[in-house]
Amino acid sequence: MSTIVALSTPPGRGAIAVVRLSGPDALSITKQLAVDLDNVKARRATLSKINLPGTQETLDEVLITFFKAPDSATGEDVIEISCHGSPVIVREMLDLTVSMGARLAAPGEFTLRALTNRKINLVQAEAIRDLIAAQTEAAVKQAARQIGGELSHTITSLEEELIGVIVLLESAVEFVEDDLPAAELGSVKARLTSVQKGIGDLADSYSSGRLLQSGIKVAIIGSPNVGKSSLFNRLVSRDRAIVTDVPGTTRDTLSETIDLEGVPVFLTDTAGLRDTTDTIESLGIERTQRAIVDADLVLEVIDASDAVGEQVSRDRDASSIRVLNKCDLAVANRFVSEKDSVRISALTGEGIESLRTAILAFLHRGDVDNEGLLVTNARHYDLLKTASYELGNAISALNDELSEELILVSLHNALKFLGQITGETTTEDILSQVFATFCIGK
Ligand SMILES: Nc1nc2c(ncn2[C@@H]2O[C@H](COP(=O)(O)OP(=O)(O)O)[C@@H](O)[C@H]2O)c(=O)[nH]1
Ligand SMILES: [Mg+2]
Repeated sequence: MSTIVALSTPPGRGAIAVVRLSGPDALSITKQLAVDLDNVKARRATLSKINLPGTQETLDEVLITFFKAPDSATGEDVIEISCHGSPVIVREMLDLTVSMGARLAAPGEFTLRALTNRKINLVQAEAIRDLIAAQTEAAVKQAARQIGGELSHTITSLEEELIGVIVLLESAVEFVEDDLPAAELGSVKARLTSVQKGIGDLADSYSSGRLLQSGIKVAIIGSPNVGKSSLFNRLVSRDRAIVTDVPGTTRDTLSETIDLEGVPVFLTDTAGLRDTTDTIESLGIERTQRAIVDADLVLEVIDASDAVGEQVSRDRDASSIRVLNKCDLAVANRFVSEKDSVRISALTGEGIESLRTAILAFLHRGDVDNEGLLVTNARHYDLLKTASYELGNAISALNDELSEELILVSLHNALKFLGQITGETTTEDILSQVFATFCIGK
């Protein structure tokens, strides 16, 4: 196994830069470069100097930390050299270690070695990448939970349950002349259904997980003059959009990002939806239509004081919240007993907190059954979906009393897909795809 080296801190100037080596020669290479390293102890920082070879000239005063295999991040001998954060020093350090036999690491190669040495599994490796790339507090939390192994444990216990059923069916095929007795069939069906539900719950959490990872797009829509721009200003906490009592004031869409409990919310105020002959306004309405298609969540604003006005008719679905605005005025009869809407006044600020809560509830709607553990990775989601599909096939084959062999094929497939999530049954192809998305030094 070769010894690899890379800059592990961001390139550029800084107080310090960390150059990391991993592999069997990490220590011997460092000893050739650094002075007084004979008594280096594992997991202790040692102050030392790096000398230019063949001279007594010092390149830099550094702090060296040694992690002895297998108790290191990669499972190999690891050396971390903290030097001063100058690109020139870093360049020299890399050149020196390479001249002593180290090789520049490929992207993600440190993590790949950790995976190969079973320090972490694939879910954890991906979570390390996601943690580094995280844009939101919520994404950091999810990545940390996945590095901690929560998702892997959940998947492993589903796999174990599945293996239990496979073993039962395999032995039935081997040893039993007749088919499985009805009682046993019933229990197999129940167990498979519960595994499928477990997988389904995880897959469903991706709808929230994806949004927490990247943020959520919210469009404010409704008829002219219902108070969309006023609500937009309330939510962004300043007078960003022009508010007038002239219908059709907002012609272009207008966007701002706000922070909702650590999740970035990309909020768009739109032109009121109505028939118009005004060219500019119709262009605005076209943009509104696009904003609606783009949005993860739509706030459909209605003027609660309006007794007769037309309402924008949209299909009510899970991805819209109906907002009754102007509740500081007399609420029209047709809205008095309406449920499933959030009542606010953009003018007084009343109800804005409930609206924020409703938006947050939308964000967290997928995690009801997983105690807040979310699938945030598209690759995991796809594999959960395919595993669930195979289980569905197995269950209908059971219902149709098809042969156990046939059922087993689907179950083995499901197990294979689950295994690909944690990397137990992962081909080189998948690994190289995953690690191509890492940065160097990780
Ligand atoms: N009484 C009352 N007036 C409001 C409220 N929200 C907005 N308005 C008024 O309604 C008019 C239209 O507001 P605007 O935000 O421009 O609506 P938009 O056309 O939907 O963007 C303005 O005169 C606002 O002051 C509210 O909650 N209560
Ligand atoms: Mg407006």
